[in-house]
Amino acid sequence: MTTLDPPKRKPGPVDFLELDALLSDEERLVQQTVRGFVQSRILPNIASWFEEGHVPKELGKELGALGLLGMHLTGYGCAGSSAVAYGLACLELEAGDSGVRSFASVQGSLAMFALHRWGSESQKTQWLPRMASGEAIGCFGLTEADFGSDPSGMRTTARRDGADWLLSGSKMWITNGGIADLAVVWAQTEGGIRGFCVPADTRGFSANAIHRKLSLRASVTSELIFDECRLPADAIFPDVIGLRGPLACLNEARYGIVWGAMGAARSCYETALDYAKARRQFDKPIAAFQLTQQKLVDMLLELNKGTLLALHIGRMKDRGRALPQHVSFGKLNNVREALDIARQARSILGANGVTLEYPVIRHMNNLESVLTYEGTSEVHTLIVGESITGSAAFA
Ligand code: TGC
Ligand code: FAD
Repeated sequence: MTTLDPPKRKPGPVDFLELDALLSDEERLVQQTVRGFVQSRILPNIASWFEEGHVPKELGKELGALGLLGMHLTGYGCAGSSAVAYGLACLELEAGDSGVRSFASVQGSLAMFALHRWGSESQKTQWLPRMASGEAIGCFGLTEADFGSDPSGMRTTARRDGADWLLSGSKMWITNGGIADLAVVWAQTEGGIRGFCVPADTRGFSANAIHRKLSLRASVTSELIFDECRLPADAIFPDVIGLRGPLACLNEARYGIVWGAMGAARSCYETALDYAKARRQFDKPIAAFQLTQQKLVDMLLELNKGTLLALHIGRMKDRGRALPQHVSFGKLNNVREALDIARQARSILGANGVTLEYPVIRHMNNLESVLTYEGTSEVHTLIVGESITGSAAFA
């Protein structure tokens, strides 16, 4: 049976493999809704937000009104979407800006997921509905200045004082830290690493903005300080001890990045393709030069392969089959390829590629953070390496 009718049908220049046809109507609706929001609310403002190093806090309520905060969680005001629908939302948000996707990831996949997975019933009812609506903002404190890839050595401690806990130490590089109403904080206790709910109005808690970032500028990044913060006995997550507590949350956020990176990549590719067709040198559109076509085709290949990979891992996740190692495979591949696409796009734009008039250098700089956070490329390489060889090479 023949499957092709070349004269009548041509592949689309972006969704070349017709991956859209693999989505359900509901998934497509989520994608279109988020894309519309990004076009009307994010794209007209993002270059200025990036330049000013600012993101409006009200964005939380707007994302909440769309049901995008904790959208893959069930109950407590959360939308209960599929993993694929959640992934598509991440892709569209990151096509706007990685900082906007990060806002939703940290809120939904780190802070809310931690409460949903590990919190007590009263912690969930107190926080999750307000976080789903964006009325309350959460952050997730795992990394410390001296413990990034290896959080097991963290120095923040929580010790008993009567029935209470006293939390001391600091966390570094914490997204949304300075605008958070609640910090989910991981700390050493006598019994191992435990998670705590720390309301931002707790005495002794403070957040300092990290300035002079040249990446993820439309995202708040903070240092958190805990100066003998007194927390009630029920501030602790009751049942989880050890690093598996925070690492289980990272799986969720890393999964969102598998998709999100392809959103940033798509934006760069589309920009480069349009530019190459319009820009003329040597009396021709630069898209007509073989070397430009090679760049565009390489970008297209990785964009379509990466999106297909995200969809495959998403379908596995919806069937309960996605393992952390699959998510590492996706994060490693898709962020690396997205960064390469961004760099190729930047070169196609020539001098225009270095300004905020086009989204490309903003995505490129953002992706440098995405490559590092949620586990660096090296960490994900070693996770996959351990999986295939049976030998852990972290230390
Ligand atoms: P290891 O001995 O392998 O494991 C300790 C315990 O954790 C369990 N575990 C996991 N559980 C769930 N999901 C996973 N992915 C897990 N990986 C390991 C493991 O079974 C064990 O459990 P148990 O019950 O036996 O104790 O741990 P290790 O110390 O050797 O570390 C392994 C390593 C290096 C992979 C891990 O430390 C790691 O992933 N490091 C990277 C740190 C990282 O990704 N930090 C991200 C911070 S949050 C952030 O960046 C937010 S950015 C903003 C945004 O998302 O937009
Ligand atoms: P290091 O761990 O010091 O690594 C430096 C280099 O050494 C990397 O290339 C790394 O891959 C390599 N390396 C380390 N160990 C090994 C090894 N065993 N083998 C080979 N190479 C190795 N953290 C949070 O907890 N919450 C947040 O909300 C959050 N938001 C962030 C937002 C931004 C913008 C950024 C940039 C970071 C954020 N982080 C957050 C922190 C992030 O997770 C860490 O930066 C990341 O885990 C890496 O840690 P590090 O920066 O200390 O690098």
